Formats: sequence, C-alpha cells, structure tokens
Amino acid sequence: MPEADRRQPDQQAPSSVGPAGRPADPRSNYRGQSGTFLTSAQGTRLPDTEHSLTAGARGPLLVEDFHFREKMTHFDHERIPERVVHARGAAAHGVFEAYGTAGDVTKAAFLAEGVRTPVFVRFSTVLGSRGSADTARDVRGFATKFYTPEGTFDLVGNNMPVFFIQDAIKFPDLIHAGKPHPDREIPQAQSAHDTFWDFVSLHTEATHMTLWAMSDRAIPRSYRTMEGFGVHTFRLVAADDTSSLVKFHWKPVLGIHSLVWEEAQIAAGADPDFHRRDLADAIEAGAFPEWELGVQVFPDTEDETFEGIDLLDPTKIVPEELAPVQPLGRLTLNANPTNYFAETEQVAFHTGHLVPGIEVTNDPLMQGRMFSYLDTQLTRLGGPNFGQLPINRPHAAVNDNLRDGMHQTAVHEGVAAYLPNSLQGGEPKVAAKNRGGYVQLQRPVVGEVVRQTGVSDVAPVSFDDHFTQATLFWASMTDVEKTHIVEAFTFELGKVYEQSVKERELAVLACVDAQLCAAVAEGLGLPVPTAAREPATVNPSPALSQLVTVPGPVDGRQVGVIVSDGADLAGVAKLQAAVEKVGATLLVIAPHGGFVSKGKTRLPVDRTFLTVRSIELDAVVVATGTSGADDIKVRVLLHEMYRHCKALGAWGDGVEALTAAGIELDRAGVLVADVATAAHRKDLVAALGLHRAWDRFPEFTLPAR
Ligand code: HDD
Repeated sequence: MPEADRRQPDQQAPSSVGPAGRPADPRSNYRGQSGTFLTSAQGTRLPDTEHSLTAGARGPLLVEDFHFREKMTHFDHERIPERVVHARGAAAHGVFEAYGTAGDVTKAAFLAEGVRTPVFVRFSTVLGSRGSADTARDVRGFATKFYTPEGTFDLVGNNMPVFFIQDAIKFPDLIHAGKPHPDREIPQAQSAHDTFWDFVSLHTEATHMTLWAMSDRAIPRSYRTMEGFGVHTFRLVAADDTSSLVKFHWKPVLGIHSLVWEEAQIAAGADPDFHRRDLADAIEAGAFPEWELGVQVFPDTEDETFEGIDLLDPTKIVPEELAPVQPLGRLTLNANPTNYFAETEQVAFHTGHLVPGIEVTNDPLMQGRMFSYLDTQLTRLGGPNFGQLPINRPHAAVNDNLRDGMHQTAVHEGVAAYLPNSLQGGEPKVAAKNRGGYVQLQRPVVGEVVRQTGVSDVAPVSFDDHFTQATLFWASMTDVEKTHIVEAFTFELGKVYEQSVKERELAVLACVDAQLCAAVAEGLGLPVPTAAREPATVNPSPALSQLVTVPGPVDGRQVGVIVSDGADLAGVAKLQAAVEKVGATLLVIAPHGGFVSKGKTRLPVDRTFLTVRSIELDAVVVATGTSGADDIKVRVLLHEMYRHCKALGAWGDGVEALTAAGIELDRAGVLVADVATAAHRKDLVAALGLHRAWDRFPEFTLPAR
C-alpha cells in the first residue's frame, strides 16, 4: 500500500492550515462550520432559536424541544478546566526562519539555513485565573510550538531565565503557596500575600528568582518587549553525534521594556486585557512582533558545569558576558488566532515534544516537567487524543498506533495497531537514526538511589549556593531598577500579615545585599537583621539591566495627541505622519467623540477625555489651540504620564495644559515648542524610542550601605 494511502486524514496536518498556521480556506473544516442556515449539531435546519417550544404561549417547556435541550446542554459544558498554572494567556501564529548557524551544534532540520517553520506562541501569566488581569506582577510564560517536518518541537519557557525551585517535586508546593489562599480565594493573581513569602523565605533556593520577580521584568510593557528563556540547559546533538549543552534565549527586536508599578496597577482595573489587546492590535496593524532565537553554548563536559556554574541548576544563569548568545533564527508573529478557545485555550505544550538533535538534560526540574505536561492535558483537554485538535496537530506525518480513547476523531483503518505485526506488512516501520528516528544520545547513568537533588562536589556556584547569583542580579541593576526592586519587595512584604514571615525574608535579603535589605526593612518599619552569611562579591553582568540609553525601535507604540475643535489640526496631521513613519500609531484624544474640525479640516477622534487612560499611551502631546485641556481628566492623564517618566510634549498654547497639570517644563522628556516643527516631532520620536525619561524619576531613596 502506498505510504500516503496508509495515513489517516485526521493524522495529517490539515491542508486547510496555511503557512502561518491559519486556515487558508475560510470554507475549510478548520472552521468546523459550513452552510448558510442555522442547524442543529446534526445538520437539521432550524426555524427559530429565540423561543422555546412550550405548551401554549404562556405554558411550560416541552421535553421534546430537542433544539432547546441540545443548545442548553452544549452551553452547560462549554468550559474546560483552566490550566492549573499559566491559565491567563494570549497567543499568535507566526513563522520562524533559521539563519543556518546551528549546524555545528544540532542536526534539527528546522534550524537549517533558510528553513521557515510555522509556529504558534502563547504568552501567559502564571498565578492568575483565566479572567485575571494581564499586568499582575508575575513571571510570564513564553511557549512556542514549532510545527517542523520532523515532528513538533515545543520550547516551553518563561520571560525570566531562572526558576524558584530546583526539583520538580516542589512544584505543587510552590504553586499552592503562590495561588490565592484556599479559605477566601484571595488575593487573585498576586504573590503579595503570606503563603508565597512564607514559601520563598523557607526555600532560599528561590532567592535569585524572587529578585527577578520583584524586578521590572515581572511587569512587562508588552509581550512584544519581553525576553524569553528556555531556562534549563538542553543538550544539542549534531549530525556527527557531537553534543553541546545550551541555554535558549529569545531576544525581542523591540528591546526589553516594562511598565512602572503604578501603571500595572491602573491597567489591572482600567484595562485588564492590556497585554492581550496590545499583542492583537500590533499584529492587526502590521507591526509584527519579532524575536531572535539564540543559544549560549557550553562544552558537554562530564561535570556539566561552565566557569564553576552548575548547568543543571535552574536557579542559575550563565552571564552573557561569559557566554554570548549566538543567534539561530528569527521569529515573526504575523497572525492573530481565529478562535480563542480552539487555538489559544486548547493548545497543549509539552517539554517532551522534541525533535532529533534537541534533547533534555538531567536538570531535576526539567526531568519532572517531562511527566507533568502530558499528564495535565488529560484532565484539561479531556483525554489522550488532544493531539488531534487542529492547533495541536503536527505538520509532520503521524502514524502512531495510538488508538481509541475519549474524543477520538480518527477513523483508523486496519487491524494491526501493534508492532511487530505480520498482518499489515510490519508497518508502520520504526525509523533508525539515519531515517530520522529520535534516538537519544547514549549517555551513562550511574548512581545510588537517593533523594539529594543536584549535590555536586565540583561546582562552587552549585545547587547549595542560594545567594551569589541573587547578589549578581542586584549588583547588575541601575539605580532606577534597584529602586523599583526595593519598592516591589516593600509593597509585597507590606501586604504580608505575619511579622515572622517578613522578618525571615529580610534575613534572606541580608544575605543578598546589605543596602537592599536595609531599604526594604526601612520601608517595612522593621529592624535590619544581621546577615547569616556575608553577601558575595560579584562581577556585575550589564546584560541583565534593561535600561536603554539610545533610542530603539517604536513599532506599535501609541502616541496620544490632545485636541479640540479649533486646534491646530494641520500640525496634528504632520505629527501623525511622523509617528506613522516610524511604525507607531497616533491616537486623537478630544473632549467628545466623532470628529474634531478646524475650518474644512476634520479628524476622526479615537479617544475622548473620558475613555482615554494614560497607560495606553507611550507619549502624549497637546496641540496648540486646544480648548478644555485643563479638564481634570486631562490633568490626571498628563500627570500620570509625567510621573511614569513618559515623553510629553506641546506646541503653542498647548504648553498651558502641561503647566496646569503641574509639569515642570525643563525636565527630561518634556518637549515644548512655539509652533509645530519637524525638529520638535523628531525629538518626540527619539524620546519615544528611549521608552522613559528616567532622569525624571523621583529622587532615589536607597540608604547607604
Ligand atoms: Fe510549567 C504550563 C513554563 C516549571 C508544570 N509552564 C506552563 C506554561 C509555561 C510553563 C510557559 C504554559 C504553557 C501554555 O501556554 O499552555 N514551567 C514553565 C517553565 C518552568 C516550568 C519555564 C521552569 C523552568 N511547570 C514547571 C514545573 C512543572 C510544571 C516544575 C511541574 C513539574 N506547567 C506545568 C503544567 C502546565 C504548565 C501543570 C499547566 C498547563 C499546562 O502545563 O499545559 O503541566
């Protein structure tokens, strides 16, 4: 039998999925619907879906109303369990194009030069429920599904390069501590509560990650401006069977940028969908988010360390100054999902979805994940056939001998779903390595049966060292970033009720850095503890800081212009052209909806003083001739932008609105001009590219050591 005939239609990548993973043909089965009439699930056309079948116009419902019962029963079962972690997320389709630079380290076909692989990427928060706010202080998931011709590869990473724990057996404990308290189920989507701080202060291996979680990394400006990390060390295997240890990095082309904490809090109420909206809007506007995938490469030595750093310990990084990230290819997200549930909700990632040339290591956290991801889908997606859902279908040929089970959609032919068999010609055949079979690199495994995760006698920065890299992270931050970290610790511990928990965490911070500990203790009004261990002396890693000093790209950023009828709309049009030229968007903000006009010029209004919030703007400008700009809502907007260190501008008498809002005109990032000029617009765009005017940041309050 020809091979193509043997494969079942359901087992192949649906032909309706286009290069970006989207349905190419809108009439295809991917939509799950066809025809123009409303029908029952069995295809019977229906005359009415707004009135139940009743005994008389005012009588009770009839059980024979099969349409009512089918509609209601289906509705009653529409929800599936949300993910036990990472429940809140947003996703997009895209393509990954390889540079061909990985040939020396891996044989993975999708990393060969010029190969374009469809991908689906889901970003998420960790702790919150499915309906929680996007901007909670939290780690962000960054999970990528590569639909390669050799099978699907999932890189299930986060936006931080380390993790809270070293052994997966503690994961349920960590999550129980981080999730809302089980009695009142509060607080939602937050780590600012007793159980979380109780856990991390008792598990000091979490200290490095806790520093990351209290840093600006935990409140990204956008999914588009986050780094991503595979976290664990992976083993790559080349065609000649040589192996390397690597850490995966995603570098955002737009740079790494964050919100400030007050913005994150405002957004949680004013626009809980802040990141989801930003991702979808940017893609719809053609500002396709891009990342470069890279690897840090280390020799695959017996002790699995690099420069004394244990590569199997997921609470450790290798500073980029010691091992630069080598680019492998570029990811572009170019299409929004068609249906949230079918794609974003049902996509199932698994660290065990691997392709030849990419292998796992003995990192004990990674080893545990190899079990958990498959297991969780059985509950979440209702059985073992979740791989047949359109978003999870491999784009490689599948002939798996897996049969039956809940939600089986395939009609498998043949009688011999086992191997070896003689009734089906011994097929499907197993594939040796030279036929693309996934054959693990042979590696020796020896040892006693113990419960002693990660103990190593060769690695000084080992599983037992819980503080050196936390100190490294702190020492690598700029003053602005350090102040944010102090404020975050002080805020979160300030929400803790148990004094003993706060004191224990201060004792942890004392081992990281005296200045950090003293500043947080001061904020909490508690004494500074004596350090049980002198903080380490470290060489800072500048690559860990995300502050920029030269303007970067601004694609998809939003600039607001405050106008009214009679304002300088010609100047606004020029500003719009300048902003759009660099890939950003101009939002016209006016006292009323509809249009603003001056003479014959009319401009559509995007936001009113009532509907706009500062958090959605990266910069704001007041046009000359605007009346009503001293409105309290405008003043609040301008002042928020001012204290969040965003660029502000005005020309002509628009400047009065800035002063009415208490803005000092001579401060960094405040750009005023007498008339609308090209130079003024250029300065505004440059200020936008700097992300923030940090020089305006309130005076630093860090006490001296
Ligand atoms: Fe996990 C989901 C990332 C440790 C168990 N994890 C999940 C998602 C991401 C990560 C991005 C969401 C995937 C999606 O969008 O559907 N997880 C990580 C990273 C970790 C990590 C980077 C540490 C380096 N995870 C981890 C451990 C375990 C799990 C140690 C358990 C042993 N993770 C899960 C899970 C989830 C999950 C319970 C929930 C939903 C799902 O898998 O599909 O299996």
